[in-house]
Amino acid sequence: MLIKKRPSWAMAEADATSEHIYLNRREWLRAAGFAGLGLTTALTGVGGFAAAAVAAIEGYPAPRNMAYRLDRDITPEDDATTYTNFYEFGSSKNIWKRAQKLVTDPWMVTIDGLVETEMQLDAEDLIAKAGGLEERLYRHRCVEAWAMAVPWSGVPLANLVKLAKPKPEAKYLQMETFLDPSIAPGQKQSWYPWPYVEGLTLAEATNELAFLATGIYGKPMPAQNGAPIRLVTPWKYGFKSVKSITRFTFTDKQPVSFWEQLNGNEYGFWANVNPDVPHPRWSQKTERLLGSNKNVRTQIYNGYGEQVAGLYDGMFPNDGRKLFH
Ligand SMILES: Nc1nc2c(c(=O)[nH]1)N[C@H]1C(S)=C(S)[C@@H](COP(=O)(O)O)O[C@H]1N2
Ligand SMILES: [Mo]
Repeated sequence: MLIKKRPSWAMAEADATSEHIYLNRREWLRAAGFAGLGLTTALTGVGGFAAAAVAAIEGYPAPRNMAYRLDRDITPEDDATTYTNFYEFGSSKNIWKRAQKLVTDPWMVTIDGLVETEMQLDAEDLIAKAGGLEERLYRHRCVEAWAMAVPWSGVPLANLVKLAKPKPEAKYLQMETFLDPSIAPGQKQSWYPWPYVEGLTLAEATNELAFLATGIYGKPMPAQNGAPIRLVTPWKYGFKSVKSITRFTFTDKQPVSFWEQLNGNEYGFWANVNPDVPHPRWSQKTERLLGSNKNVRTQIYNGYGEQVAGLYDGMFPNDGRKLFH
């Protein structure tokens, strides 16, 4: 299901009324090829496999930072780790097995552009230099109107920015995913502008919420969730949270992100969550929670206005909607 060729600009399940909305989680898994008892066995395999692949980053389980609380239940782990968006491995949500081809240790990361000294280092060293791991509970809101709430382990992105020592001219941080069509079949689809790229202003990147995650549910990150390091920006639509990062580039030019290149009218640079600004093809008023399939109201900045609204004061006084596409 859902694995078919798409027009270049479409997210596979961008139509919020599409099939999976109407299937509950178990039904969806069954339709996707899991069945009954087999499910449990298959899912147990996920954590084990991924743990072996990224064992090099230490510190699990990380102590929870109690400053970040949830207003809803944590999403069951098997939902968050088997229903994933990772277009490098295909445009369906059911790519978690395929993603196990990703070798995440060793994992070289480049920090370059407008910095005092460019660096190349292994993800393990980067995380060690960026401070110890902590755990945070964050909500996550996909632009396609599904949502989850999960415990991430990682370090504040601000720590990486400090480590990188950006020059005064640097205004943005661009982040790039690996490029290897030999393991990621989605990258053979030439109508996509690989590699996946995302970007933040430096003010956003150093906001306390911006997080570089290396794990989930108290364990190293499974490949399908973006091992060994991925961004998490919980006040923005999920596509900002770029997975499996290999390059951090400091620049004075606003990055053009992957989805923006494909269709800038639907997926802009800012991508802040706002229930009152509909996507051109569907409403953003509510979101479907993975696991329970309950629909709940979406909140401005995904409920994180207190921490981030000030970042955008006075921007686009004549067209505030620009901040929310
Ligand atoms: N490299 C890369 N990063 C990505 C994506 C992707 O396809 N490739 N999908 C994005 C989207 S649309 C979402 S909603 C989140 C999903 O994260 P999860 O699968 O861990 O829930 O990852 C984001 N990061
Ligand atoms: Mo998404």
